[in-house]
Amino acid sequence: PSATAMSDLDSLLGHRHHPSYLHYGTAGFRALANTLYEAVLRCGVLAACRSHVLNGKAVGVMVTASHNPPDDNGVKLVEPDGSMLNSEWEPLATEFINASDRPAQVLSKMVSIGDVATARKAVVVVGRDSRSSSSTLVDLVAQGVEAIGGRVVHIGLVTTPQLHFAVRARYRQEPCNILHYYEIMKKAYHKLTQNNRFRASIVLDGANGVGADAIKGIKGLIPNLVVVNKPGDGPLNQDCGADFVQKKRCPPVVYTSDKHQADIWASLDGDADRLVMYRNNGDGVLLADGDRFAALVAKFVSKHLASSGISTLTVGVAQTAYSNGAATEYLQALPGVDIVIAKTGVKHLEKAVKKYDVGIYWEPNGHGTVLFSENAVSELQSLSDALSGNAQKAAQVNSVTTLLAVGKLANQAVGDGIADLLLICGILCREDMDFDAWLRLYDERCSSNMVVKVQDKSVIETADCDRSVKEPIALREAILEIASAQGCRAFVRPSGTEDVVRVYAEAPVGKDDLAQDMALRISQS
Ligand code: 16G
Ligand code: ZN
Repeated sequence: PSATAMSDLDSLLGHRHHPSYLHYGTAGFRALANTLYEAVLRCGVLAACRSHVLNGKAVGVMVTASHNPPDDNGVKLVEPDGSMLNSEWEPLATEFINASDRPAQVLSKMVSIGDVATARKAVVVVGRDSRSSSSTLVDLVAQGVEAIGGRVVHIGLVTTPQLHFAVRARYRQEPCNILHYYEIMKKAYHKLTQNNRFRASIVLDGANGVGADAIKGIKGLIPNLVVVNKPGDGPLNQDCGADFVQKKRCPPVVYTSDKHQADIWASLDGDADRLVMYRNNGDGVLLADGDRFAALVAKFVSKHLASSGISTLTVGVAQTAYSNGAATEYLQALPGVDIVIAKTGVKHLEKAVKKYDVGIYWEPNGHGTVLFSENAVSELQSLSDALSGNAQKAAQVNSVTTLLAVGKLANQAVGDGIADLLLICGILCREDMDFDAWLRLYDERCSSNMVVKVQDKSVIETADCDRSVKEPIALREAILEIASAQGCRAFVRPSGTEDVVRVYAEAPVGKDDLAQDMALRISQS
């Protein structure tokens, strides 16, 4: 690198150092917004470098802290194909963001800053959520990109999945404007539902965030949809949204005074990459979490693959340690469906299903999607072309068209709360199922989640995708002993996003007290 470029960069960086060591974690950097200025500026530099080494393919940066409190914020990098940042760059990101002395030099391991500045080919697409701090952080990202000669493409206020969509579409040289995002979904939804109306009424809780605005783009597709908790109605994610409903198992606060009733409720999180659906009983909820989404989608896909007559396409469903045992059993019984367990965090699930032609993954927290490989799309498309107009094969044509619609509707980069809402409604509509029939697919086992604050969560080492503890041995043995009863299991893992340890315990159907008792005893050990 040229000496000037390096020293210029060193003088740009490093003035406003953040107070604590930041890790590029499961979902990028996250912290209180006003401690992140330096980190996001450097993320701009980093993103431009990443784009440069990928020969100027556009990299994405999303400014959001998802379901976290309004005063937090965060920043996450997206690869040109719409997937999460390459894992080799994660430790580099951590090192670069935290380097107090000569940060520019850290980057020279991967790329020469001088080359980036001279080549001027880096492109970075930047989006943000609705937090009040997000605009300032976007400006800093842009400053970082431009400092080394990169170009910024601002896409403004978007959901996280929309940012992923825009980056991926650009890479594939497809129309990448957000209007196309809606157009593609609308078309696919009509194909999936065969123009039938979804009859049930839905109240959608937007977590007071960007999802409540974004849903306007699909207005009318679900005729009886009312949106509550829009930006400005109340604090972002506070006592509402997907994370709150799924963790607390209670209905969201609705910040406007009108009373709402509906057959089905749904909650997005603050950046709309998660969705859960539920029946709202006033004080409690009957929850359809990510496990239920995966079960319904896998059943539907497996049925249509069988009737499409294609036997060469593989189907895999990825679950995590948190997936309910009853969901796992249900999926195991589906013909032609493989189950794989992955560590918690979207990037692990995504990786686990990539080797399948149709990869289905959902975390119980409501983040998930269905990925169709290039091979799957081309096989389905050629069959569709070959059968076109063949009235004798109407059922087969119908299944092929349906599968293609699922692949278009589901976000092909990440979990997408809005796309998932349409996908589930579309499938329920096609299967002529109501919400209760969906819940009857299996009886969920009882489970309990607890959080324990510890001094150093890193003393816990897990194995088997977090399903068992390796170290400390005393804890490992305590868990085995506590969860030894028939049909029980439990595990403990250090959180990847907070300074806590999470405890999970599962007991057979109807044994709520047992699950809670196990979790409590493990928390105390
Ligand atoms: C992040 C992950 C989410 C995971 C959660 C676990 C992404 C985009 N998000 O929010 O998938 O479930 O972390 O949090 O990967 P924890 O490690 O604190 O339990
Ligand atoms: Zn989110």
